[in-house]
Amino acid sequence: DLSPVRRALLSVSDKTGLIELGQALAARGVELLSTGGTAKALRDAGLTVRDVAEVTGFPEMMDGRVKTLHPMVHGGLLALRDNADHVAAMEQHGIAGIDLLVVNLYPFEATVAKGADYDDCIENIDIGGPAMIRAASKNHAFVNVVVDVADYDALLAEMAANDGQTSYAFRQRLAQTAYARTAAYDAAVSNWMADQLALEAPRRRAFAGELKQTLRYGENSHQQAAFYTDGSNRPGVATARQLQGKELSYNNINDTDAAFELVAEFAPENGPACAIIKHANPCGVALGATLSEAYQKAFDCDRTSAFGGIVALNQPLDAETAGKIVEIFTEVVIAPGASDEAIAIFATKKNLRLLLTDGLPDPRQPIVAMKQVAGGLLVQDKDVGHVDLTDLKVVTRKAPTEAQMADLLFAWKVGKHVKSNAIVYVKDGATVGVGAGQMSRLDSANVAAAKAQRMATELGLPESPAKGCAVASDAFFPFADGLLEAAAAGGACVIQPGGSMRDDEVIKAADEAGLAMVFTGMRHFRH
Ligand code: 93A
Repeated sequence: DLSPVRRALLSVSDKTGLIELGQALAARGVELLSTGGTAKALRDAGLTVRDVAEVTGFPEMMDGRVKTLHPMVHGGLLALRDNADHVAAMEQHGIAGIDLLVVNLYPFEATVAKGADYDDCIENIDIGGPAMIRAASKNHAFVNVVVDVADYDALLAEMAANDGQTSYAFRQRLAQTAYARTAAYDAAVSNWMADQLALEAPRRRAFAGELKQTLRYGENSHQQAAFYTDGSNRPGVATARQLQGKELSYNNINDTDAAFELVAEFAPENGPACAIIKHANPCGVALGATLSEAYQKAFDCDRTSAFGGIVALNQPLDAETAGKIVEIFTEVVIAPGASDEAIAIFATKKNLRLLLTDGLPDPRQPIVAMKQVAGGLLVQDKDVGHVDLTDLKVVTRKAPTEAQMADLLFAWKVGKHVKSNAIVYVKDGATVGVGAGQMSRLDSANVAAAKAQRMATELGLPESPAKGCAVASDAFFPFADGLLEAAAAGGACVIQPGGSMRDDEVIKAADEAGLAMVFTGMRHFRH
């Protein structure tokens, strides 16, 4: 799959590293073609260059708007070298193959950034460059395309390692980088035009997705919002069918997603699970022998908060569960299907939205997660991390019982979906206290304890349901205080990442309090 580099077209606005690249290519006997300014720079350095104008038979014209847009160039970039028809066309029209394209585009983004006027920005929209980049990228079976000065060295190293040739895998990588560049370039142009037209941000189409729906408003009524699908067609809130109820709001969609992604952590073959979400945090999550039991246990954790909540199920909605859900006001229910009876029960509650999917979101699906910050974008892998029994390390004298281990792992999975700092109390496969989003871990432990206390009151229990519970902490306890707070609330065993400077102190405190504690070695911050 090695392919030779015999002829290169260089057309760059940013001339950094150009001369060195030109010299290295010339030293390998590569013929150089170039556009006006680039050709001049290379010639000034003593290199032999052919002008693209000579190849096309047309002068660069219209202020350079038309210089490389010609079949002599695009034929040379696009021709399949192993296709008889293509080769015949090249011969007939005197088109020579171009094996390497080095382009960096008119500095549109920099022109906008320096506050240039409208016409200047328009003139800095590169047309010929992206056209060549896309052509060369498509033909990566034979053609190398370099769009970034930082890749000049990699190109030369690849050629040096392969006697002047490049590998298919290398050209593939270059092509992927190149398409990312043209996509980002067009997005920059589109967003700039949206600014010029004073369009609301969410209605701009420069997203790598399809507009599904413009929303009435965003998180608040003064915010514009829209909902895009990503084209993957994966099961989830974006592809769910809504059977009834009014249009989903921005917050409904956000919360429904949080609920469904949480409940999807529990594989349906391991039994029914239910999650109830308010403000993107779970106010109750439970497993059950039946789906209705799972719902009831999730609901019982925090009945006050569950009012107006979002319910997600890991199994098709059945009539018994539907009957229970309609007893209180619920905003949205999402499930991988529903029985006809269940649908009929919901039909009596016109405002209740029912969303059905063909499956659960895959909690292991690698997805790029993005967060906007002032002047930039933070990008990371979605948190698909998970632990199972074999990953856990018992660090205390006391080891958890089998039943405690099950509750610990359950609490850990729930904690992954709670905003940090997260402390989760679990008893018999159900949350009994969730402490979310506090700035101190101690406060989160307190919130979880207070919730457990209120659960006792709401259900008329003789004691706190947190008595003897399993405790999960999404990150390590930096001090023993948070751990001791959880123990005071009734915690009997603890799951946490470990890794604090004061682990010894925390383990000692756990031993003294008679706790069993396991370390996961993995953290689940969620902000
Ligand atoms: O105005 S263009 O869109 N029309 C073209 O045909 C064309 N071909 C290359 N801009 C075009 N280019 C761009 O010119 C390249 O992408 C590169 O940024 C620049 C290099 O011009 P010069 O070699 O004259 O400095």
